Amino acid sequence: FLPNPKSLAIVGCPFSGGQPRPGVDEGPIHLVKAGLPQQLADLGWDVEFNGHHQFEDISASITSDEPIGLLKNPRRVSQVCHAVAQTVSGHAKRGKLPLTLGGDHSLAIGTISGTLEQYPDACVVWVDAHADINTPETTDTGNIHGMPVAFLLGLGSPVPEFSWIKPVLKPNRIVYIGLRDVDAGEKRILKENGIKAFSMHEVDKYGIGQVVKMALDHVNPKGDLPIHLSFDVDALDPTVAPSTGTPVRGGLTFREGHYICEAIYETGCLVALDIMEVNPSLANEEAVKQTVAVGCSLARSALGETLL
Ligand code: EXY
Ligand code: MN
Ligand code: MN
Ligand code: MN
Repeated sequence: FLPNPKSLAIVGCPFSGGQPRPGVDEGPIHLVKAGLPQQLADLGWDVEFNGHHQFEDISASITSDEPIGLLKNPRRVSQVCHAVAQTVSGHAKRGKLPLTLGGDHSLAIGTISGTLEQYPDACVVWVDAHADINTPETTDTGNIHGMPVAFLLGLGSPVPEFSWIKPVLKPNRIVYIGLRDVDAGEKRILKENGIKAFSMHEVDKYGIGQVVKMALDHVNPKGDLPIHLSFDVDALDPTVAPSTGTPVRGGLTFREGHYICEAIYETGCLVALDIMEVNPSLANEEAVKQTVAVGCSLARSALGETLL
């Protein structure tokens, strides 16, 4: 499925409305300023980047965005994700691999909807400390970046403002790696829907090589399905990626994170990639630099950079 000649489009998404901490909207700007487009060009990709997504029109058109139930900024999140879905599916249709730079992880409602539009049988590898599978009913925080997977699966009672989402993702087409901060309601949802998840416990027990193999065997048993990789940098240990909004100790090492990306590139099935939740305003300058650099190197690994 990898485009040949290798051709990708960067979808910079300066958006933070799925969570309360300012600054994550600056993530894509820092990743691009750090040289990511050129780094990918150096790997042999034809890189299209025409500036970051502009969400100002959407924000301006929404005069009031009162919570719906607990959901915060629901109209803005929904409309931004709808726009992102159209951008991502548009790039995919033109044979480009969309690389979305977040921004908070609510954006994955858009990116994965966009991927599934073009590749209805795509599977998702979700790398995260969190399951992001709260429904509007189970959420404690109302932060939509904790809910994208539920929306994509069509779980929970429908929210009319999000009715554009086609809940076409199937529970057996998503797999998690890196989980370690999962709410009680989310644990129930994972069990009830038989969703496969490899937490840090399994990473410790089996090692990352075996975990990635088991994850891919589950979600892509014949190796013939397109893969969407959605990578939340908080999957990495906070010592590796400190500048992120919801850090949780006990995460993936630098190499474990990169191994996941390298192994998925090796499948030849990658069709879309998200690098999410880099927040350059949440740490000292050195830590920000380190996190931005890790975001870039994860993307490079998923797009073919090898160690030898
Ligand atoms: N489970 C918590 C919530 O629903 O608010 C925390 C979610 C954090 C989500 C980050 C993006 O991965
Ligand atoms: Mn800045
Ligand atoms: Mn996430
Ligand atoms: Mn997370």
